[in-house]
Amino acid sequence: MALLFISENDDPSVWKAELAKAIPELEVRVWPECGDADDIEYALAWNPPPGLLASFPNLRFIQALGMGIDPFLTDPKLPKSVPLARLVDPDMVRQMSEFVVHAVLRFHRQSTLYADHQKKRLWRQEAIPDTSGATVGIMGLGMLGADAAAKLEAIGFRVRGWSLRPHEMQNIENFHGRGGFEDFISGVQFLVCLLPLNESTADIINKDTLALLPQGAYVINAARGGHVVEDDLLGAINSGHIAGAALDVFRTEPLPADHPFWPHPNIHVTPHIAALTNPITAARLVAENIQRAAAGQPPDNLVDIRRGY
Ligand code: OXD
Repeated sequence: MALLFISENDDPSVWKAELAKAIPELEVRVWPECGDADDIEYALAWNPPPGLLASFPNLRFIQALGMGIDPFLTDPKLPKSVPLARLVDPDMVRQMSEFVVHAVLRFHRQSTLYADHQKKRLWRQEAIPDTSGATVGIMGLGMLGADAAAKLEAIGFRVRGWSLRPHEMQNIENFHGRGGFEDFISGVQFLVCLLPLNESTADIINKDTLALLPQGAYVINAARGGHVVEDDLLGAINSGHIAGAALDVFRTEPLPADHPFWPHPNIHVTPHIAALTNPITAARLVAENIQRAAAGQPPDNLVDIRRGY
């Protein structure tokens, strides 16, 4: 059995070494050196070139190297009968919650203001913001959203969540569906996007939704650039309606050097690092899924291609 490793972002040598510990007999080939296409039974992939996966007639399982699977769904030739699994590594969930909690606290505790005061050598104590009166709204209550919600709630924020389907969580006010969106977003001071990107969530942060947020709200996007209409967000920040944004993902990545987000004083840009796949923790989960597929069992975190997550 051979596995094809397809990624321009991840280091194949670390993956090879980690997978060999778990399945020594697994032959790992690294795209574009595929060898005989008939040998490829498994693919471990991120952003595969469209059509590539369809060229392996004996492919029986595709394991994504990340949590989002939108790069697969945009491949018109994706072999839909081959099971596709997302990578859900608790270590990545932890990383994502750290990013979100840090972004919320950075705005909440006025870090930019104090950095500015420091530049001026100004010693001035501002009023401490009221945490229990501040509402964080999390869009997307899957593993990532649920973990971030619980951690923010533990710090003392009021937390509410919105998802396409109903989710029940203790101490988190839940909203769902298009019908629940307006009630969800009105009154949210920190809007966090952790949604999957698909037809129903693309461009969800746009001028109409931003207008529903109260004056002075913040936007945090660690999901996909395609969730945000960038000009609308920029306009809302420049008009002062939105106080700032922490953005880890963009419509074009890497973010072009002349993009207006780079120099903006109220926008924190990070280069898609909120949660990075760590082969040391993830290879064991990938190996388990390959063993499941080899035994004819469904993999963990199987994607419903029709629903898009
Ligand atoms: C992912 C990502 O989906 O890194 O895992 O964006």
